[in-house]
Amino acid sequence: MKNIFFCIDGHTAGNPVRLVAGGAPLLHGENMGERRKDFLARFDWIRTGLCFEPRGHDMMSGGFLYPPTQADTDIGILFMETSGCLPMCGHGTIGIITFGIEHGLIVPREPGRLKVEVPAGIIDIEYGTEGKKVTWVRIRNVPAYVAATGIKIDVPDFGPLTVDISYGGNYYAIVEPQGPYEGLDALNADRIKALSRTIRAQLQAIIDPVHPVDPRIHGVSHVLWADKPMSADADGRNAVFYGDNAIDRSPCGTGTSARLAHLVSKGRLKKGDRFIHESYIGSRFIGRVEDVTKLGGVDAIIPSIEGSAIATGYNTIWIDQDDTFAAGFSV
Ligand code: PYC
Repeated sequence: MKNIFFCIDGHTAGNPVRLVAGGAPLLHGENMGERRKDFLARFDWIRTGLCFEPRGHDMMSGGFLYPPTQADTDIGILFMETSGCLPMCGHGTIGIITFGIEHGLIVPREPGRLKVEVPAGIIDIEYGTEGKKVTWVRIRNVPAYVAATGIKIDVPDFGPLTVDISYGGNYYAIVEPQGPYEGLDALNADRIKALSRTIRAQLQAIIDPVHPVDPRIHGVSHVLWADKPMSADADGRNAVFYGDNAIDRSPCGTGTSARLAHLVSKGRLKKGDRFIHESYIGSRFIGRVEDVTKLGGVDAIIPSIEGSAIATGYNTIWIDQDDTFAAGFSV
């Protein structure tokens, strides 16, 4: 038997986005968080089949559109990537909204604005168009906050590091230049991935940060290596590690949100400030500290992230259940 998925493929700031526009399964659940659980329990083979080799690769990510469950929202998004179904994904949202609007799959109630339900909560979107093309998307994200600071670890074959943990839709271990980490130019991609795997495992053995109002969201999943910018008109650069083998080609929307909360907590940014964030490959998002707030009694910020995406083609993919690699593989 073949399961057929019609996909719009593209990228946001270089990182892949695969919007599954046909073939998404019907899900149970009263909100996108519950539907995410249902998808993971019953349909995870679709994610692994579409994201891992031989139909995808280590960086593959994307998602599905669903009717929203909450009043006053336009659309629901379920994200998928090699590491699972993230509560929130910034580059994925920018791509999915862009391709969804351009293909008439999302029809906003108010042109240029959307309220979108994601597993992590409700996000506000503004976007601009030129003709039929969406030229930019700005996400007013879920609240971001710093969950822990000053965690000391000793990384074998590298050295001692002090890391902070910050939430921006997913939990990030933030590593700033210090001691053995002299900046991104001193590490190659394989080294960043190997060190990140070790750092994440060490942190997971020490701490399990839990979202202050949604305990379904917990655990450090990503490592953000912070650095100075490459260009004079940017404010910072990062390499974000996710899954088992991926460095985000975009500046990472939830990572940028987590970094903004981190910088605010350190007094290096304040409400209203803008932060141009470069990715590992030099692509950009514009981050902004939109507001300060509380999240379950904890100091938090409302970050926004702005970027753009471009579709690269249509991809009708089937998963043949007779295929040895129906559920995908990774090496
Ligand atoms: O943009 O939020 C993001 C993201 C998460 C993982 C990869 N990209």
